Amino acid sequence: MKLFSSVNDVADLKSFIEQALNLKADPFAHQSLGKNKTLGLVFLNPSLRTRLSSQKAAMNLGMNVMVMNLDKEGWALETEDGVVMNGTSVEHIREAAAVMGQYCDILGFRFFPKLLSREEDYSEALFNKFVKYSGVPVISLESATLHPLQSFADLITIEEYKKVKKPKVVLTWAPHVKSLPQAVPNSFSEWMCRAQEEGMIDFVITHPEGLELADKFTPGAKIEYKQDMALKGADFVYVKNWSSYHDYGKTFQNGESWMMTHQKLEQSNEAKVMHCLPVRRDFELSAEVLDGPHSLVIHEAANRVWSAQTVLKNMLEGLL
Ligand code: SN0
Repeated sequence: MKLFSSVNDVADLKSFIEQALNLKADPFAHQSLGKNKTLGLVFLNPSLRTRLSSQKAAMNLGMNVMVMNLDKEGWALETEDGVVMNGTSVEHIREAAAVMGQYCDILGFRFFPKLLSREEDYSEALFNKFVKYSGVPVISLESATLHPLQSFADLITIEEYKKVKKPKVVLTWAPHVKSLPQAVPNSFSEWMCRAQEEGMIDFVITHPEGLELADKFTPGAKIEYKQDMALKGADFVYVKNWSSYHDYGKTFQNGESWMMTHQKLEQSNEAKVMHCLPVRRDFELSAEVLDGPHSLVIHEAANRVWSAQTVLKNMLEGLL
């Protein structure tokens, strides 16, 4: 494996989940695989889970890890091609990525979308430049449009906690105070659509009209605009805010009634509740649900280690 940026980089989904569960059962089984290999984690945005779980996954495999908060600690970065650099930017992504590729065997890169131009964000231009100029295998730590390490951890969590053979998984939009990327819901949908294709789950997305995600990430998903209808019989409810894809980057107004509560979940099949975190308590999800027995949010975060470790293991095997 040379690139992990989407579910499409995974050839065999079921084997990938099995590998993750094996690593969870025996975290240090491959400790010599990463000996004398270096992982570099490069962030242009904040992180808690991605940074620590990737670091821990690498350590479990015997790797060395370097972390760079490039936005705060690096030189002001130029990302556009063909500009005369006589202004405030100091170093071009071409050299920055190439140099980091000299120091690291595998790199991870996080860059959130600016939410100003849909064309620019959905081209994944910056992530693709980083992959091209670094010259080493690259893991997405959340790009402009996708967050595959999170979605893989979510799928592992669903596999672990399902009580029926083919659970009903519902992605529901939630209110928020600001415009958030579509990366987490795009990615969750992409992974769930693949799992649905492989007969593992049934997948429904519910959101206010106008908040449809890009078609390319929702093939086969059932869209239900009425949240209460969608929640009927749900086994897993995945709560997430996103800004508009169609009216690009705009926040949805007056969506407060979409907050997930204990009462709404009464229509479900005692659904387990998921969220990628960080979560705004009593705004996206009620504190009662978050602190209650149906919440899986901490289990999901814990599974980020096995998600990252599976990807790193496959990349390290490719370096042998
Ligand atoms: C990010 C997002 O893509 O939604 C990262 C999630 C893993 N979330 C935020 O930026 C939350 C910011 C906030 O103010 O709540």
